[in-house]
Amino acid sequence: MSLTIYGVLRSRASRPIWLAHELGLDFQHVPVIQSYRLADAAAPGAPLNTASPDFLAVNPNGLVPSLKDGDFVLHESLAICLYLARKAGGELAPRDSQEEALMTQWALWAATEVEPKSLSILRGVEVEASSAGLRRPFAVLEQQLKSGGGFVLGGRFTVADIMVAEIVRYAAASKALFAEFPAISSWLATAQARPAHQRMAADRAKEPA
Ligand SMILES: N[C@@H](CCC(=O)N[C@@H](CS)C(=O)NCC(=O)O)C(=O)O
Repeated sequence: MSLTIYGVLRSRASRPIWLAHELGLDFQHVPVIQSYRLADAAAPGAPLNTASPDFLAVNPNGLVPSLKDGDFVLHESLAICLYLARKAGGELAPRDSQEEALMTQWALWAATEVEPKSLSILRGVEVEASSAGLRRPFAVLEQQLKSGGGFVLGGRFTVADIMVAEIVRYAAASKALFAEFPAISSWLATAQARPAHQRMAADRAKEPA
């Protein structure tokens, strides 16, 4: 089956694309850009964007990333990551239904308990309050990493590390917050040093800011 991932790397498409590199998947990358980043997303000759009819036919939410696996279409970056990991199998995937449940738990935890505040920090909005609000969830992750051999679960690097790292990283500008959590800081640096992440990040750096 042919795999296609839609979304520029300067978007949450970085998550499934980092994972796809980890898994050695062959895929087509369609760099759909966010419409709000264009002066006129509807202008003739505008690049394929989240408001383009051709992309809305793939994802009527008008959001990236999306995945096509043959005729199967999937939205939501974390659902796509979980799907790709399960489909590929191996060390990054859940070994049993309990690991699968824990991966779902950590994905939902990151999206609901961390992402709204980490994104605020990334955007420079309410940085103090958002950093303060992240102390409790970060303390939970810190403890988990310390007791789990430096990984989110399973004593090994899995898709859960990618999903959580990609959401925690948005808060990186809050240096004082990270200074309080050395296990998170070193886990994030180690995850981002992996060749698959480096490859994604190098390609992302080539995209227009
Ligand atoms: N919960 C969604 C969020 C998707 C999302 O908000 N994507 C942004 C880019 S990171 C987007 O496509 N924005 C386009 C727009 O708002 O027009 C996911 O994780 O995939």
